[in-house]
Amino acid sequence: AKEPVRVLVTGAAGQIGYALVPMIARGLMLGPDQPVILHMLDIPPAAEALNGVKMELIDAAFPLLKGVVATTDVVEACTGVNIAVMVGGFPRKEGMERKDVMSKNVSIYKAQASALEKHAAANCKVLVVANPANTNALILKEFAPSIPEKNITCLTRLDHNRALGQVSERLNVQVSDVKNVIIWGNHSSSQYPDVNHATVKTPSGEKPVRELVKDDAWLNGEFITTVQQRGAAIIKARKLSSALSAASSACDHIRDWVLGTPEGTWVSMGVYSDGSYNVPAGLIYSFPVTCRNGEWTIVQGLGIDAFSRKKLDATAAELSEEKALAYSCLS
Ligand code: NAX
Repeated sequence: AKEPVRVLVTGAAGQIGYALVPMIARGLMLGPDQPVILHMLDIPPAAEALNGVKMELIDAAFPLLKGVVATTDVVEACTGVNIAVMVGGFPRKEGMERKDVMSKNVSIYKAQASALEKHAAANCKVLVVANPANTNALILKEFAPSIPEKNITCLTRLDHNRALGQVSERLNVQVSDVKNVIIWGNHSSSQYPDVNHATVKTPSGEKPVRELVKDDAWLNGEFITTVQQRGAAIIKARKLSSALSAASSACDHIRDWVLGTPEGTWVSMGVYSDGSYNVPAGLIYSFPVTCRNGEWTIVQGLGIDAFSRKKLDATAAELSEEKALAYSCLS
């Protein structure tokens, strides 16, 4: 039998946490033969609710779940973890300045970076979900210098999956037959959902999405804004932000990272830029990646047309500005 893997979920008493922990305990993140021990962190005002989640995890009698740590102590939460999914953060409240929200999250991610660096297992893989996700991940990377930068990522898989979903709805094809969309840049409304290299599996082979949709105006317009604004549309409909889709996408992100992407398929991940596609190095930016042996690699050599170039640059500019704002909160 495999040794259990320890998975940290911060903000575990929140809405995404509530959807995510049962998925992990059912093997949707690490596979149906991989036992897990869940570490759940939240803050003292949520301690009682967190304990309620622990009670439900026990009550669900998940065969793969070998233990549950529910705590408000960041050191206890981080100790020995192999995977860290950072969902906890400070949300923007009505009337708050951007800088004030950034400042709260910078201090949270700075502190949690140090705890992970000191107490997590060697080679711990980190996924930041909490917004501003890319910049929180960057702060975490800066303050956990002994964790390899390749191990620190942020979630744009939800945006990627939303793009797959929109193409599948439009063409009335199975979502599992659509692949290789790309989310470039920030997990914000400046992100660029790109279908220029995406394909659909058809009875007569793989066909480019553009060729099948036959409507460039839609692909360059409404498709992009629908994906960019999908989070807001969910809030409007549900009066709550996306949770089940965010949790499911977080499982997809880690599963593909650890177990690998299928041959010929790439996914989108927010990773530390090495300057690929002339994106400034030193940002956490969403790229197309393939994964093998527990490591991601940015897909190289994809053509970028003038329309795409502008969009890649605009979302990079927003991330550079966020980075500057985050750094101004440190001093
Ligand atoms: P909730 O407010 O329901 O839950 C957040 C939880 O984090 C709360 O239980 C809170 O007590 C806890 N928390 C706050 N500070 C903490 C700290 N310092 N340490 C540990 N826990 C802490 O929000 P939820 O809807 O679950 O969303 C969580 C985060 O995900 C938000 O930042 C949200 O903006 C972000 N999202 C990111 C997405 C992505 O694709 N990257 C999509 C979904 C989501 O909007």
